[in-house]
Amino acid sequence: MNNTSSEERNALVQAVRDFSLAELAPYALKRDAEKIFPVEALRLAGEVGLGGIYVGEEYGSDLSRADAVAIFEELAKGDTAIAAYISIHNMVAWMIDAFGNSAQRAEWLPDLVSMEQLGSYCLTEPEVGSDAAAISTSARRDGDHYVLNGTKQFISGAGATSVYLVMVRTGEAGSHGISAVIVPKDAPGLSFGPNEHKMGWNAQPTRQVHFENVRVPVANRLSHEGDGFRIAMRGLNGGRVNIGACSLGGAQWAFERALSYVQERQAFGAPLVANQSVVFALADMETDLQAARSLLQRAAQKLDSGAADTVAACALAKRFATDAGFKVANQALQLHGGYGYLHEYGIERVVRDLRVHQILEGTNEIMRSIVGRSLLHD
Ligand code: FAD
Ligand code: 2MC
Repeated sequence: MNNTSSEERNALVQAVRDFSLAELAPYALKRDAEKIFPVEALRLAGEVGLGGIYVGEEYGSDLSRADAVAIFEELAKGDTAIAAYISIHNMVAWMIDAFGNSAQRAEWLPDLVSMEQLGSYCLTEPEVGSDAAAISTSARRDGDHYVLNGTKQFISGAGATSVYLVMVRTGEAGSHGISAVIVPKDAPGLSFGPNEHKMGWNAQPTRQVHFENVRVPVANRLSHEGDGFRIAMRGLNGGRVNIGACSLGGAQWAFERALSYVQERQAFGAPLVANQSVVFALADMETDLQAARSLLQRAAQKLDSGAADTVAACALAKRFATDAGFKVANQALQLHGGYGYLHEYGIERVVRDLRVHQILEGTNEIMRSIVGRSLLHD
């Protein structure tokens, strides 16, 4: 991993900010309203190195998780839903880099890193979300192939993406009977449900993924049989930090709009900011944003250094940043009065987009239970 100096970090953040301002922010309203998944913009993201942010230097950008927090904050200021998809794509690419063999890395990573091919992460099932070790999508061994049957639920990017990293049951009940396999989109027997109608995240599709006797070479399995759950969880540790950074970026953007608005908008013969309650609201929002950024950087540094308490640090940062991000964005909407509720102001979109961050990549109740367990077991 590159140890980025602070000047390099600033230059990197500026480059991502330029990309976000040029390719994401101007189109965010339209992509939300018309449910457009901007595949061409994602290819451009790949060209600036965002397809394999912390994939090692052989194939990827080889940046740190701390750099990734700064990157996802900037991307999310432009479009939270697209930033969050780029995070999921990076989870997939990193899992292949970290747990794949050299042939798998050579086969899949170049096109994933360039974002010529887009990835999806498939863990959740219709009957199983939080209790992820209970998944039942099966992979039966047949010679040098697996035969997959089952359904994955809520899969981000599904239908538009071409590389599916799927957690499947290859053995006993529980976490040790799960393996991770790569399924290409053109595999016969793979099909997709309709794009879900959602409250937010409209700029990326969410679909069921169905497997009906899908044959996948055993060579597409990452690491050993039975390692899939821990691979999936290791991917999620980083995903949780990134999704927290996406909440931070969306909320920071909404906060900056509110900060300007309350100084311009007049009521009772004075700007809104003449009311101390408004100033206190701004102070609390700024405090929440700074606290979220600090906790995310702390978790990212633990991921980078492989600290023993990484899992709990990621969980608590995700819980705090996604709750704080939603609260700040919702407060920014409130400070805009009725205008905050209008689509064209963009704030209500951010509120809708951030709501789901309290649910996905592990609900905030599951994050609390991970933190609680770490307190009781250590
Ligand atoms: P459940 O697990 O059924 O939980 C329901 C409620 O019960 C929640 O409030 C939960 O916190 C609570 N609960 C459950 N267990 C406990 C407990 N032990 N203690 C306290 N409370 C508990 N998944 C993927 O694999 N890939 C994706 O790309 C993906 N993208 C998504 C995109 C969207 C838009 C959405 C909405 C979801 C996505 N998900 C994805 C799925 C997401 O990770 C799950 O929705 C989430 O993990 C929760 O699972 P569930 O919906 O089954 O809820
Ligand atoms: N990092 C590394 N390893 C982990 C881990 C983590 N975060 N969480 C669990 N493990 C390991 C754990 O150490 C254990 O290893 P071993 O068997 O070698 O001792 C193994 O995995 C089993 O762990 P547990 O015994 O803790 O498993 P349990 O079933 O009790 O609960 C729980 C695990 C609840 C923490 C897990 O199921 C979970 O995180 N659930 C939430 C599911 C989730 O986050 N889904 C997100 C889907 S993706 C998404 O939403 C997107 C938008 C992409």
